[in-house]
Amino acid sequence: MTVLYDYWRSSAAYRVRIALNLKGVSYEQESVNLVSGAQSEAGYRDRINPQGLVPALVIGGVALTQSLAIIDYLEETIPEPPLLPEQPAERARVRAMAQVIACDIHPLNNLRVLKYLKGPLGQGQEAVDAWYRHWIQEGFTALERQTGAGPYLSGDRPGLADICLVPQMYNARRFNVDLDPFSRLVSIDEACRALSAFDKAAPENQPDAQR
Ligand SMILES: N[C@@H](CCC(=O)N[C@@H](CS)C(=O)NCC(=O)O)C(=O)O
Repeated sequence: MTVLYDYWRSSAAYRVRIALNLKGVSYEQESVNLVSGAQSEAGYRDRINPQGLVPALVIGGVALTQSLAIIDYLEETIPEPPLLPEQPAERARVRAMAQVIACDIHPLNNLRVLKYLKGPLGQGQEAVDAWYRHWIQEGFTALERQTGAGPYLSGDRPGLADICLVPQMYNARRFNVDLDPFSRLVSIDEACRALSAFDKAAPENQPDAQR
């Protein structure tokens, strides 16, 4: 049995949901309520993810963590359809775009970072929202310039970079980031969300939505 430890609004979990759907893997979902702090409970940390974060994927009896590592595992064990292009330089380009999001935007805007800004560092909601928008705008400005001619960030078919883009666009909208300067990203996001693998993974379509 494959179980995804998930939360509807987690963008890292959203990436894994898309990848599982693209690869045609059926899975059960175990909701970890990030608002009530279930990710920090000892049972979850001991059994599933010592980092106290989602996602985690239990597959083949092993608990895997870190969304990009989980997606690499899926790519290695289920090669079709590929999430990376064939040519090494193209693969590096797609990985780089995915990492702009997963390594350089998302970690700065994670819940625990926002809580630290508000709590120990004493910042108000306005400052925290400005911080959140700033790092998206900075990353998206670079990413907009890195897009190629294809309908997807990853080229002719959706892949790793698109899997990272769509959840980050969801976050950007949620925090009212002005997307007008990012017209290529907007159209790529739209093309992806029209596909059922992406639609099924959307936060509003999850069983724990609104919790
Ligand atoms: N680099 C990790 C990031 C995981 C992560 O930050 N997950 C967030 C939700 S998107 C989380 O669980 N946050 C809980 C918290 O900050 O307490 C990955 O890609 O899996």
